Amino acid sequence: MAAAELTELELAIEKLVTTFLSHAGQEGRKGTLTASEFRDLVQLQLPNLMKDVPSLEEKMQELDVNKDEELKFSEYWRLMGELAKAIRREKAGKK
Ligand SMILES: [Ca+2]
Repeated sequence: MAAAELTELELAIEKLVTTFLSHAGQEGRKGTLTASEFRDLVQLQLPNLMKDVPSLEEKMQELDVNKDEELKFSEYWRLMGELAKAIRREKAGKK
């Protein structure tokens, strides 16, 4: 990107993207997360926010709207949206 220093928000958005890409590139297709890539991503990057998820298999099935057993970026993005909403609810003190 440009030489200008990115803001914290810009860096956070970039991090959302680069985290997806680095995990998606581990095996199989470069642009999607397989079940094991998804598991690694959750265990390494989301251990706190996802600790109450009872089954990663079920979570993945729920996110995998096109049912190809991989998560593409838009499906990963849904998860980011869910987690962001959970944080917002917590910070707003329920509701
Ligand atoms: Ca992949």
